[in-house]
Amino acid sequence: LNVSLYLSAAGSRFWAASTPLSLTDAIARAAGLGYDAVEIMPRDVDDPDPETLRQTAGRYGLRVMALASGFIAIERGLTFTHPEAEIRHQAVAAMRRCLEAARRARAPLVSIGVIRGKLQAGAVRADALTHLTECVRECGVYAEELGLTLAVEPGNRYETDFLHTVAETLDFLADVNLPSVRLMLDTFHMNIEEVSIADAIRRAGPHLAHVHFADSNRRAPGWGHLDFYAVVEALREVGYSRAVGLEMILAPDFEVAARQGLQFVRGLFPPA
Ligand code: LER
Ligand code: MN
Repeated sequence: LNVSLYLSAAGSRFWAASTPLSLTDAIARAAGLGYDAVEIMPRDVDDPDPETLRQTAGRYGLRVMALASGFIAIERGLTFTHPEAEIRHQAVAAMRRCLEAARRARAPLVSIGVIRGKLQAGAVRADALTHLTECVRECGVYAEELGLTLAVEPGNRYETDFLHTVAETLDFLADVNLPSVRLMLDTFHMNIEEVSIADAIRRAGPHLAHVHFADSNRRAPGWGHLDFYAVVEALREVGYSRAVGLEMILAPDFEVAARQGLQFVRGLFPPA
């Protein structure tokens, strides 16, 4: 099982996974600790430059597992459910460029989180869902052309106001109905929204493209009160053997948190 470390690019406004280290320095240290891959929240489609990112990771023997698309909403205010069609078009255009960046970085996966936007006060939920479906379908067709996967991540209620659970997100994915558009889970969000994290994973089963691990407080696994043994048992039951990405607050500092996360996860998946 590959373990990847989630890193926010320098200057990113995304709150988790940030470090004062440069991306190159963080990648070098992640490799030194024994990570297999990194995944990145960029600051923009060309920041970090995708080729440079691939080369830097490659120099240290790491793959680039994924790019997060959240920056499109966080840095630029573009979302798939915005009431203005022009903003939605710009969001789709930015996502297409993000997919191209992922291909150049040799990252097989791009996430869909906060780019979906929030249901605006007064907006009709059905309209927002229609817009979201249209935008995601268009991006999903492009992802397929590029040989990439788009992975929709349910998020907790404090970060997004719909697609909170696996059940809700699977319904949405059934509407989109493209093999290139799949599901990504994050134990931090699941801890807030699911009745049972393990049952939700079992329900997600074959739709799962990627998993983020963080503990109940978004800190390294083992430093909160989540039952990761139940999580791993459910992942085993559904035959999930792709990567686990550690998306965590890098405190007290990069080295200590990154080491704790990796050791804890390696302990959960002992070699057979
Ligand atoms: C946001 O909380 C999150 O879970 C990330 O995966 C966004 O890229
Ligand atoms: Mn996540």
